[in-house]
Amino acid sequence: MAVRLYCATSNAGKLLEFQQAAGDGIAIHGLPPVPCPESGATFEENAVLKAVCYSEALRGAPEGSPLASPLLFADDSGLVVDALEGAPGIHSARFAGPGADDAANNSLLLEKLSHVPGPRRTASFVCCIALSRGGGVIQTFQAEVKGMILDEQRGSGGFGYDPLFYLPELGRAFAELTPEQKWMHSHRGHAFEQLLSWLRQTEEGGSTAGL
Ligand code: ITT
Repeated sequence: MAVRLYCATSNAGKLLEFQQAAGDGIAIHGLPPVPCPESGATFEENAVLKAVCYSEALRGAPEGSPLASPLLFADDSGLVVDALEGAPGIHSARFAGPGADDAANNSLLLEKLSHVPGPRRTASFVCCIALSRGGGVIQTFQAEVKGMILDEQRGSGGFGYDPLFYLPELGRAFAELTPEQKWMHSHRGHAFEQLLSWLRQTEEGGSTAGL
């Protein structure tokens, strides 16, 4: 029997990555979006706020239904650019303003870095995943990956800042990778691997023998 995990996100790109990576023994389901505060000062604080917020929103689910006290996780992630003193960081989704789309965020990033030379365009993608059940946080998992910001967009895969994030060891932008390659090298893939190995070692994982 597969372990059932619910992913607390309104970001279709994130959900797709988790679902594409889920293999035998694990099933990942989306949830209807819930408006949650993201008032924390760190990725971890915001991941915890989102996980608890979604978990509490499900408290009214009927006893016995799959949504009654499910194991769920939230991902708070973003791009940390050294030459911008860590911006956009936890504000990555709305870098160009409330409701900003990926195109506007990427344009603003290019504009802000227009006078920054290649070697100083270092950046990291960070992902923190918070696992929750019944309104409480069980555990958090954080990972980061280091790269460079390109001076023009490359590739058409992924989402968000992927066309501008270049991975020197592969010689490609994230948006030029297959989903499998991105998962293998990404902040999200690494954080989720930590979650899986934690589940394998705990009772929360239930039937994780095959993971
Ligand atoms: P939820 O809070 O509902 O999960 P969100 O998009 O608002 O959705 P975040 O607050 O965690 O999520 O913001 C993450 C932003 O960081 C995301 O919108 C992208 O702009 C960027 N980002 C995170 N991971 C990324 C990735 O793998 N590739 C490209 N951009 C990424």
